[in-house]
Amino acid sequence: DLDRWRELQLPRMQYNQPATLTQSRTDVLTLTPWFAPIVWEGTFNRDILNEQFKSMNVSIGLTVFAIKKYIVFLQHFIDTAEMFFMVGHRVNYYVFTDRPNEVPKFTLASGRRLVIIEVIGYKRWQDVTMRRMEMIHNASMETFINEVDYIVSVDMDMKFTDLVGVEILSERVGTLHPGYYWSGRQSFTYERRSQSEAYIPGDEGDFYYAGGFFGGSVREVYQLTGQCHNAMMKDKNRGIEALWHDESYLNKYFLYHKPTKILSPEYLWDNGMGSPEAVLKKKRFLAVGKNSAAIRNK
Ligand code: UD2
Repeated sequence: DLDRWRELQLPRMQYNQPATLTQSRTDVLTLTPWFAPIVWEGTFNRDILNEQFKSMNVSIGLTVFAIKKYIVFLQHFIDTAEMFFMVGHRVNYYVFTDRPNEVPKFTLASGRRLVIIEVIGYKRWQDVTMRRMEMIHNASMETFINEVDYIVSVDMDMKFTDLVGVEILSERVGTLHPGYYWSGRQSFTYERRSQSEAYIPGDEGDFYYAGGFFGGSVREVYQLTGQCHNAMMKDKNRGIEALWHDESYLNKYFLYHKPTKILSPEYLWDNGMGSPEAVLKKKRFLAVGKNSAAIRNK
């Protein structure tokens, strides 16, 4: 992959010059203290990035889980992904489901295909969401490594409403949770019981990352999901489950394996959350809203 970056040559392009003495955004943090960009509208040039990733012939795997009743969200999810997700690039949708026969037929744009991965549907919704780590981990070495460069893993009770493109790709990617991006670390809903593998002490923590959107190179996603799954199994054997399930373990992982790129809440928004929106110039990926009690079981 490094070779592909080394050989990359852009065509002649015309665009506004980056101004050394002017911040592209002054209202938000755009770079972490470990030099990871935080992706907000206005901080990047999509044309340059598209040229770069296009000339590397990049391919992206989007993993989603349609277990039990959540299969109802699949149609709209894929329809909107066709309009907004990685337009012009090669995409494999990996649909993990226990109901392969209920996956609708889709007509996809060229260079895009849908792969069904049959998995079991755990009884508890907490297990459904947590076991995604194990299932992605296994599929990484069985399938993803041979087919795609990057993996993007998202929730499925969602729809794309604006462009989500190669600006999100990097070695290890986390997303700011829409409910906490303005809060101090004390208010983050990290796991606070020291017996849990997901424990984060009150004086640590950078951001509160969402469980519903992470990604990276296939190798990194293999690592991340493997470590989170192992931590969950250790806790399970001790009879403890972290407060926000996979999200808690993901936050612990990102504290000590800092993301190389962070997505702003533009990439994971929930209109029902009552969050301040002043800094939000785009809503790219939106929760569709669900009756959790009715949809989570059976
Ligand atoms: C949050 C996180 C989610 C996860 C969860 C842990 C966001 C936006 N979401 O969402 O990623 O960390 O907390 O508690 O950050 N699913 C099924 N069938 C089921 C249940 C779940 O397919 O019966 C899948 C589906 O793809 C769904 C995902 O698991 O999108 C997460 O479940 P959720 O959406 O019910 O979790 P939620 O909204 O509490």
